[in-house]
Amino acid sequence: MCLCSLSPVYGQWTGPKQQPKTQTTVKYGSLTPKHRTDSAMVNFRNYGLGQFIHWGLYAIPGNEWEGVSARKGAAASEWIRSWSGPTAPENWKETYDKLYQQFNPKAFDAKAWARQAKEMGAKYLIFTTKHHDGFALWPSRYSDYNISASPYKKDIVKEVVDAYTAEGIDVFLYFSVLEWNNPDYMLKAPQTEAEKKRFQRFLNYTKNQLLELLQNYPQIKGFWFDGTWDQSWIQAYPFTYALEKELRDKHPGLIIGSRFRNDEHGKRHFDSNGNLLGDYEQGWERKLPGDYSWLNGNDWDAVMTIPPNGWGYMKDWSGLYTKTTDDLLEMLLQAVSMNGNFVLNFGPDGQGNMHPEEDTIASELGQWMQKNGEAIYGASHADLPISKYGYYTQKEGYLYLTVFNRPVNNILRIALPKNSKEVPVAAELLAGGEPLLLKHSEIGLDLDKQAYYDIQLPRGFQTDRAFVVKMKLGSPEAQRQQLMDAKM
Ligand code: FHN
Repeated sequence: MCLCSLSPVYGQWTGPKQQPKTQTTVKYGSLTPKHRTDSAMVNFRNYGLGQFIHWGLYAIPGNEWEGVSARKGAAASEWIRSWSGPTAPENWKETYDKLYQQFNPKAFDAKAWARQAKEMGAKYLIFTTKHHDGFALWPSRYSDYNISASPYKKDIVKEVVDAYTAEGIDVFLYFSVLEWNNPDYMLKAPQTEAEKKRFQRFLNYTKNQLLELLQNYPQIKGFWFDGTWDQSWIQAYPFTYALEKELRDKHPGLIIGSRFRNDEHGKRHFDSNGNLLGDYEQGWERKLPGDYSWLNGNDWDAVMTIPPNGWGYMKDWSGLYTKTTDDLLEMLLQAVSMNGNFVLNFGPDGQGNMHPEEDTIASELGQWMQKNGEAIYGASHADLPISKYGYYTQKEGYLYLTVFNRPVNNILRIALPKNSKEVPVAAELLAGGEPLLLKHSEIGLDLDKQAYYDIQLPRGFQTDRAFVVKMKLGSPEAQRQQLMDAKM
C-alpha cells in the first residue's frame, strides 16, 4: 500500500499549510535564509537516512517496573517518570529520580553502535544528550544530575560523538529544553518577580549547557531541540532569538531545526508570515507528508519509531504493531522522494544493548541500502506524476523508480509530460546492473499530454523486497508522428 495515499489523519500537519492571508511585522523570525547552500546544509540535504537514539535513565525500567507494565500509565517509554494512575508503583518519581545511582551500562559500546549505523547506511545520528528528565549523559558543569554521578561516570556523549564521527556519520545532539525535575523550570510564563528570577536562572542554565555542548563536542553538525512547547519558553522569545544567534555565531554552519523557538507572536516552526524558523522543518515526527507541495520547498526530516510510539527502550513489544523493514523502506522512499531525510529511532536498553528487533531491521535495511543506496543518497524529488508502482527519485541525468508495487505483466509504464526535454533512453536494475528492455509506447490516446516509456522486467526476476530501476535520461527520439485528433 502506498503510504502517500493514506488519508491525512496524523497530528496537526496532515495537509498543505495554510499560508497567512496578510503579512505581519516579525522581528523575531528566522535567522537564516530559507535555502542555505553552505556545505553543512548541502550535506544535510543529501543524508537520506539517519538514526535517532533515545538513551537515558528511562532505559533502565524499559517501560515496566517489577513486572508491571507502564503502558497504561505513561505517555511513552521515555516518559515513564510521569507514570501515574492505578498501575503506577508507589513513590514512583522518587524511585525514578534515584535510578542514576544504578546506571552502569556494562554492554555499552559506542563503536559497535556506530559500526551498526554505518552498516545500516545511516549518514547522520541524532543522539539524546538530555531528555525531559534532565539527566545529562555528559559531565555537565551546570548540573549535578549527570553521568559523572552514576556508577558509569564516563562521558557517554563524547564516546558516541567520537565513535560516530570516526565512522563518517555526522552527529546532531538532541537537547530537551524542558526539565521535569528542575525547580527553576515552569510550564506557564513567569508572572511574579520571583518567578521571573527563577525562570531567568533556568534560561541561563540552558544557554550554559548548550554552549558547553558546543565547546565539548565541536565535531557536531547541529542540535535537534525538543520540549519547547510550554508558554514559559514561548514567551521567552527575545532570549531564544538571541540564544540561537549566539549558538550560530559560536559554531558557523550549525544546523538548527524549526522546533527550537518561535516568533514574538508565539508562532512555532513557521513564523507569523509562514516562513520557516530554523534550517529545516522539524515537525514530521511519526508522520510523513502526503504530498511534496505540503513542504513548500523547505528542507525537512521525519523521525520514526519502530513500535507505534515509545522512543526509549521498551522491554516488551508484544501486542504492538512494530514496523517491518518493508514499512520503513517505503517511509524512507516517501521521504527522500519529497526531498526529506528519514530518521529511524533506536532505544537501547539499560545495559546498552539494542533491541533484537532493532538489530534485525538495521541489518535488513543495510543490505538493501548496500545495493540501492544510489537511489537515496544525494537524490531528490522528481517533478513527475506520482507513480503507481512506487517512488521516483532523481539525480543529474538519471531517474530512479523504487518499485513497491510490481505490475503483474512485468511492464513498468513510465508516464512523462509529452514536452519533456529528457526521457528514459536506457534502463537497468540498479542492484546488479542488468539491462532492461525499454521502448517508447505511442499509445495514441486523444489529446493525451503524456508520453509513455515501457520497461520490461525479466520474467525470471525474483525479489521479495522493493527494487530500483535506474533510467538514464536523454533527448527524446526524432519528432514523433503527429496523430490526428479525434473528431467528436
Ligand atoms: O516528548 C518527546 C518524546 O519523548 C520524544 O523525544 C519525541 C521524539 O523526538 N519528541 C517529543 C514528543 O514529540
